[in-house]
Amino acid sequence: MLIYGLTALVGLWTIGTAIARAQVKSQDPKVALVDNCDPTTFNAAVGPNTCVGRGGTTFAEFLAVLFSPLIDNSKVFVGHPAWRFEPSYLDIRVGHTLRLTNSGGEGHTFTEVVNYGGGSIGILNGTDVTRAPECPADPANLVVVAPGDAIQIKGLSPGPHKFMCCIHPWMRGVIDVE
Ligand SMILES: [Cu+2]
Repeated sequence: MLIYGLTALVGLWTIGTAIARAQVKSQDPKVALVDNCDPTTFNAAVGPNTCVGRGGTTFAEFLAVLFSPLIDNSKVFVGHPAWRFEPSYLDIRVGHTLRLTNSGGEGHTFTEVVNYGGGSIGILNGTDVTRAPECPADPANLVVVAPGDAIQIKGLSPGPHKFMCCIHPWMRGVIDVE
C-alpha cells in the first residue's frame, strides 16, 4: 500500500513537472477548445449536429449552470465550466505560433477582444450583458472553429491578448506574448 502510494506520488510529481515545464517554455504553445456536450440531448434541443462529441453533460445540466441565483439570477452568466479554453492562460514567446484545436463536440470561436463581454447568442447571455463588439450581432457571421479542426495563430504582438468564445462567452483566455 505504501509502495503503491509512493509510486503514485512519484507519477504525479513527474506529470506535474512535465506540465510546469511545458508552460514555462511553451516551445509548442497549444490551446484546446473544450466542452462536454451530450449529443443526444443537445441535438434534440438545439438541432441536428449541434453536438458531434461524446460528452456526458446533458442540455438540462448545461442550462442549469448558465446563471447563478447568487448573482442577480439570469442577468449575469456564469456558464458550465466544462466549456473552456485549456489552458486559459498561456505564456508564449514573440514569433511563436499558437496552435488551436477544437477538442470539443460543438463549434467554438477564439475571438480576440479588447474587453470581455457577452457573445452573439442571446440565450447564452445575461439580460444585462453588453455584447463584446468583436462578436458579430448576427450569429450567422460567427467565425467558428468546427469540432476536430485546428488552426494556427501567428504574429501576436508582445503583451497580453484576451480571447473569448462568442458562442459561450464564459470561455475566456489570455495569451501573454513575451
Ligand atoms: Cu464556445
